[in-house]
Amino acid sequence: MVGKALALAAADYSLTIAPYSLEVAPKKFVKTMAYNGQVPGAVLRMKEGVPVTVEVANRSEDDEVVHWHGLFLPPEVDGAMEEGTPHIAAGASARYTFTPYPAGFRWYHTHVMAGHDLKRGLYTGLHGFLLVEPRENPARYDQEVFLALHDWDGVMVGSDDGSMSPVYRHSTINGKRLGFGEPLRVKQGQRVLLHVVNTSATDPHWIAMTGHKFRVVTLDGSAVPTPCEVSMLHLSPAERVSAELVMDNPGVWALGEVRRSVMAAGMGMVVEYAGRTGKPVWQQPQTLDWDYLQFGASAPQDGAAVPSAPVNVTSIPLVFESKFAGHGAMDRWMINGKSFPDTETVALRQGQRYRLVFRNKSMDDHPVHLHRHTFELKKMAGRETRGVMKDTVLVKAGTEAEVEFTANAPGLSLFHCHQQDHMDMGFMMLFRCS
Ligand SMILES: [Cu+2]
Repeated sequence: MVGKALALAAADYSLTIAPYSLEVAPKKFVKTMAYNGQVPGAVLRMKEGVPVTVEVANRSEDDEVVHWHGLFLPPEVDGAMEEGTPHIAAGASARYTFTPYPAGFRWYHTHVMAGHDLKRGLYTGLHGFLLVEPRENPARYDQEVFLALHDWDGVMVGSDDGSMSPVYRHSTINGKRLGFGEPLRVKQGQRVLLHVVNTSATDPHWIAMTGHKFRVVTLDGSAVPTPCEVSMLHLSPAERVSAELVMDNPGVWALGEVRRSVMAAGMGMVVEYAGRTGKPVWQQPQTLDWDYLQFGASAPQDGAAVPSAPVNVTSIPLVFESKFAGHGAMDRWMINGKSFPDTETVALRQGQRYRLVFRNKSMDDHPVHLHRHTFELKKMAGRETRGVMKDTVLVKAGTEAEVEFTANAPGLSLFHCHQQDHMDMGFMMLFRCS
């Protein structure tokens, strides 16, 4: 299908997957994998609707595949082998040609299984930023800053209930522990747009910046109906937040993880105003605070009918449970009583509206992700909302959540928990739209 002349034409972007030794702090190295010898991978800027070709060379010793998280792509190039994207064998190269859509803050990352190997899959440095710019660019900022939150050198540790989960030695922002990376240099009066993605294989993160508040404008790359100011951001694995920072408090400040143990593992960076010197100031927040619903559309006026209720919505109940697999083993995960690949493939009719009704009966939180779509949050733990569009949502332990989307992506779409240890242990299923 690919002509010779086309195959020889230069790609718009090239990614080489290879082993990499990441210096997270002076003389402290993490042996991992990276795209083009850098962690995180380069910011790829694409224009909405303008086709691109990405050449990927796999110089690792294992199969690889690149997933374009948050884009609406055909299953052959979306980057999940379960949907039908071919893997790239060790030593081989492949080309991804696609038309990026929709505009917004996306990211790209490996989509292979890791299992018990905490040096593979999302545990590695195989992640990077992807910004799809709208045809007409409305962004007006003095600086646009991309931050990736990641955890490294995990070891599986047994918890009280006997199940296993990873504990990490290093936590970083853009691959560096606090104080090792270049400071973020700002000037008084600047407006900075932060694009933050949690690329951790398993752990959620809370981020604050002393002396400043974040004005959240998008979640997972989609504009929120009600942008608002918050003192901290919360991102579960794969979630993105874009937030404005107004630099109106000169000094040298720390931006970092709110939980002391994670900050101590390195997750922080210095923000330095021009002309200011000294040690970064960090004021420890005392509470954790985050609520998706504050970004939702405001409630309809008293007595007004709710116009957003669609006429015909098909509900799909999805129950999440774990099965204890024995001491020292990782739990098996189930959707409606079955683990992938035995999970039911749900048939969707093109154009039909669907409501996914999540019931998390387990004792873990799950950041669940639907490929090739965004969905609208409708109900979180009994509270209704509308207008917040996401591709990954955290369903907390013991709670229910409901989201809606219109089936408009023919073929297979993967649905899974974005926690690597959960998806690897069966927390995946497919939708087939025809
Ligand atoms: Cu999970």
